[in-house]
Amino acid sequence: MRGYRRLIAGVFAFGTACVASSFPHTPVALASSAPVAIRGIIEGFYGPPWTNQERIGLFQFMQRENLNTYVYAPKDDPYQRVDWRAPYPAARLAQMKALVSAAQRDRVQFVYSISPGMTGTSASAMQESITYSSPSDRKTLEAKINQLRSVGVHTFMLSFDDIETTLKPADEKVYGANYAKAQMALANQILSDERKLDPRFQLWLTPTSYYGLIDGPYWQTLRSTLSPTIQVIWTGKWVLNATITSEQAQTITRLLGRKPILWDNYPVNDYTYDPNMSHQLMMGPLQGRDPSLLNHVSGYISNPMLQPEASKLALTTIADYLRNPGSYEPKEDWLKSIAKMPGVTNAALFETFAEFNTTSVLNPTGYAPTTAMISAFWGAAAKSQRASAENRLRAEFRTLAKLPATLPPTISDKELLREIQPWLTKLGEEGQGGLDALNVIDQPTESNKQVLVKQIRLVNASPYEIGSDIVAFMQKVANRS
Ligand code: 14T
Repeated sequence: MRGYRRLIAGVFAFGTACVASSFPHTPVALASSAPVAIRGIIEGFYGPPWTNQERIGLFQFMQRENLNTYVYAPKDDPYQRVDWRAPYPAARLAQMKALVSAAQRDRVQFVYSISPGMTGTSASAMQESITYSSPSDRKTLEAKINQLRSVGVHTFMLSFDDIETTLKPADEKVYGANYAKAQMALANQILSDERKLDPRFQLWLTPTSYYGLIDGPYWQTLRSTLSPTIQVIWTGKWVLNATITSEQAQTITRLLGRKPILWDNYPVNDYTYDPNMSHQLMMGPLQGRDPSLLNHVSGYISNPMLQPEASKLALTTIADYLRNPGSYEPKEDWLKSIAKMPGVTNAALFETFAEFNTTSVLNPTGYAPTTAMISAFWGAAAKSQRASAENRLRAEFRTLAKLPATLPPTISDKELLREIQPWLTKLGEEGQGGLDALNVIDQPTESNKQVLVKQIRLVNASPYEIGSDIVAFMQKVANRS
């Protein structure tokens, strides 16, 4: 787990309540009538942070979708993690102010996350990392908080996820090996200091143990010492979850001594940028979350993809689930969400692309239609059956081969187009490769085989994950002939 996390960090560093409305699809006007008070997005992934322009676009989308909370927690913004001690220089502070104001304009609560604990035991990581018991480090942290308050932030999140758990000698003297105690004492002190300066001050905490359901010393310390007014994050039984149940939420409520804010790691795709994986878009609907789950959490925040515009499809389904979990149907909602997708003018064509990007922990098989078509083709016994299965497959491959030309003119959001381009290009190449494979089946000439082998090499050179069943089909045909 730890090694994997470092890999991700390394790659990026290198490269760069309950009242269900009876009209399910009418936006709920009053926040108080939504099933859960805190609903939103956490920019909490590893990798290139979004730009302010992208964030501001998201705020407008959020207002339309009745999402009311944005958490600023990009792992690779130095000011919120590695250089947490450094105050924002004037120009950057002005940018933060513009961002916070934009959120306020769209009625989105802006939460600022700060991560004063460091990963790694190198001398520099140790240096950067907070000494929990040091009053001067605490004051440095409070100075940063105060600076952000000066631009309008009142809710802060102390993030202790993915950090080193060995304490520095100075902390060991005070807390022994109990890093939970060190973190909770710091959080409580900050709460009481900041409340004196700002009666609106709110504190959230991402614990080092942020997933799971089995009690341990960390959560024992948390629930017995952390002020009950501090909200605590939990991601589910695991970091990524196919399902999250009400029962699990009730269990964690006991262990944390309060209802958690659920940080749902969907549609986040940062881990697919691990060097051992191919990059993936997560465009399927939210699924596998109990209809009554929201009764047992104090908030729901989604961690999105590195691609903000492409994230809007899954986020729309999430917003619909948050409006009305009882009547939420993933597939049906997904189709409606495509029709609403900002910047998409041809829903059917966009669906053709999006269905190839629906495989995830939530839905391991995805919606791609070629899987069934390919098995129908191989399974066809009679000649006539085989011919019609082949025709269907050929028609589908043709559509895909042309998609890189037909889809772009129907997308008015050019940022969205830029984000999806590598996957669109690869899908087009696969469509062509599928046609090449059918040609080999019909006419197994040397030159047809060479064309297919060349196309297989082309698609395999791409680090993007899409249409792997088509690639498998191409390979199978090449191996047989
Ligand atoms: F704090 C959390 F709630 C959390 O989920 N932290 C990170 C998050 O920033 C990241 O975007 C997410 C998805 O990759 O998972 C957490 O980071 C991990 C966790 C792992 F177990 C990264 C790699 C892991 F192996």
